[in-house]
Amino acid sequence: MENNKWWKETVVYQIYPRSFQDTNGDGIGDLKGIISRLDYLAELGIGAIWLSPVCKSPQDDNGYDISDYQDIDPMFGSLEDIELLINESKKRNIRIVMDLVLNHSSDEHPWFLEAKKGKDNPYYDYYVWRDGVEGTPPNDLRSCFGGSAWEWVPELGQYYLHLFSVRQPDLNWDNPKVRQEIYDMINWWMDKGVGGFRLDVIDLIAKEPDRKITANGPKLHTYIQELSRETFQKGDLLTVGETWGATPEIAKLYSNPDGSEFSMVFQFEHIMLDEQEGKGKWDLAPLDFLKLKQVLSKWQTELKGEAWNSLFWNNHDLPRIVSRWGNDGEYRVESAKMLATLLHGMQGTPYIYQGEELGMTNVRYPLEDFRDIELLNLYKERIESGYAHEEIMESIYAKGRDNARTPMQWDASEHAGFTAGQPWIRVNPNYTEINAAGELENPDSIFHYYKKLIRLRKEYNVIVYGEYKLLFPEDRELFGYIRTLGETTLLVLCNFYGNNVSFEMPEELAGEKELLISNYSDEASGGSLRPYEARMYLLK
Ligand code: TEU
Ligand code: CA
Repeated sequence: MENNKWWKETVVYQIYPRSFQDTNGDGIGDLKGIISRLDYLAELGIGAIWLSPVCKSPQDDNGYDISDYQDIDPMFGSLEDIELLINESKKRNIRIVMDLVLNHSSDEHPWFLEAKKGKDNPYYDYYVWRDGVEGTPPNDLRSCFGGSAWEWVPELGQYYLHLFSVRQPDLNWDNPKVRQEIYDMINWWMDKGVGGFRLDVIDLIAKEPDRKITANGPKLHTYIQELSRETFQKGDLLTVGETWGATPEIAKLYSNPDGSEFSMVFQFEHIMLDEQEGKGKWDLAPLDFLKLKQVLSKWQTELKGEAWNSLFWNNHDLPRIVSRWGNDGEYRVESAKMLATLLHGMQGTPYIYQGEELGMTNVRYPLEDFRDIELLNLYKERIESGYAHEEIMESIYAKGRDNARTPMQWDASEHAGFTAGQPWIRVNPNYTEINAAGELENPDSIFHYYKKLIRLRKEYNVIVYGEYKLLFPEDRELFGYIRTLGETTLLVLCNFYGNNVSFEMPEELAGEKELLISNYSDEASGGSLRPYEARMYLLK
C-alpha cells in the first residue's frame, strides 16, 4: 500500500467543545463532558478527535483568540482535564488532535500587552505594525469579520494588522523569535501525547500586507517546512492545515508524501460552489451540481499518489450539510445517508462534525438568539449599507456559523441533555425528534449508517487506497464513481436530488455485485434510483 499511515485509514470526529457536553451547569460544554462521551465516540468507531480550541481565551471568536497557548481556559477545565482526556481517549484507540491558532493571538496575550507598550519593547515585533497615511489606515486591506484590517493604537501612534476580529492581532511570522516560541509550544503539546494538530488559517502566516498579499505568501512553504522540521516530524502525527486558498498544485506541497509539511489540508473549493460568482458566502446562489462533481473529482484524481485529501461537508464554520445540500424535511434521513455515502466512499481522510452523524439541521432563530461575531458583524454592516432585514436573515440562515454551533442533541430531555443550566446558545427545537439516544436505539438510524461506513473503510482497502473514476459526468442528478485497487472495484451511486433517476450502467460494470450499504431497505430495480437513494457495491 502507498506508504500507509494511521491517519490515512482513520475517520476524524470534530468536537466544538463549547457546544458538546456541559457537566458543571454553566451552559458551556467542557472537557469533563467530552470524557463522559468517549464511549459514544468509540461506538461510532472514529480514530481521532479534532478539538476546536480549549486554551485560555477571552472568547471574542469562541476560542480562536488565544491568550495562553499552554493553559486551558477555566470554562473548559484544566490541564489535568486535557491530560485525562488524552489518556482516556488512548484507552479507546482514539487520538486527540489539537487546534493550533498560529496566524494571530488574542489581544489579551501577554505578548500583545507588552508589544503595545512601545517600539523598543522586545515583544513589539511579535506583531505587524504600520504607520498610517495622513490619519488613515496604511491600506484598504479588510478583515474577514468586516471593516478595516488595521486598528489604531493611540499610545503607539501606529496601526496593527488583524485579518480577523480587532481582538485577534496577526502574529509576525517574519520574526524568528515568534517562530521559535511557537515551535517550543508545539513540542510541549507533543510531549503531552497529543495525536496531531489542525492548523487554523495556516496559509495566511506568510502575509505581505504592504503588497496586500494575505494567503499563499512567497515564504509560506519555507515557514511551514521549518515548522514541520522543528516539531511534527519528531512524532507520528496527523497534521491538517486549514487553507482556503489551496489548489491541487499547492496541496501537493502541503501534503507531500515525504512528510515535509502536513499530512493533508482542508481545501474549500467545493464549499464555495453555492455563492454568487466573485462574491462571498453571504451572497447566495443555487449549488452548481455539475461543478461539484467536477471539483470533487479533480481533487480525487490530481492528488492521487502525490498527496492526500481531507473529506468533509461540515465544520464549526459551515452550515449543516443536510439543510444546505440535502433535504432536511421529508427526506432528511435518506439525504443525510446519501451525503455520507458520497463522501466516505472517496479517497482521503473523512471528518465527521459533531451532530452530522445524527442528521442535525440548521436553525432559523431571531437575530438576538445568534451569538457568532462573524454573522453579527455582517448584520450590522449590511443594515448600515441599506440591505433589507429579511435578505440579511436569509443569508444568515443559509450560511451563519451558529448553524453548526447549537448544542449537541443527546436526548429528548430539557436542553437535549446538553446542560442542566441555561445553554450559551439555544438548542435547536427539533432535539425532541433528532437526538443521539433515539439514533442509538434505532438500527436504521443515521448514526448506525455512519458507524457502518466507518467499519467498511476499515474492512476494504479499496476505499482507502483505490483509484477514483467519475461516472456519468454530464448527469445533472446522479453522482456515481468507481474506486479500483488491483482486482477489486467499488461502485458508488448517489441520487443527489429528490426525483427518481434512471441511468445506463456502463457495460464493464454491469456484472454481478455485492451490495455493501444503502439508504433504502429494499433493492431498487436496476438502472434507477429513488429520491436521494445511495448504494455502495463491491463488484464481483
Ligand atoms: O476560519 C477561517 C475563516 O476564514 C472562516 O472563519 C471563514 O472566514 C468563514 O467563517 C467561513 O464560513 C478559521 C476558524 O475555523 C474560524 O472559526 C475562526 O473564526 C477564524 O479562522 C479565525 O481564527
Ligand atoms: Ca461547563
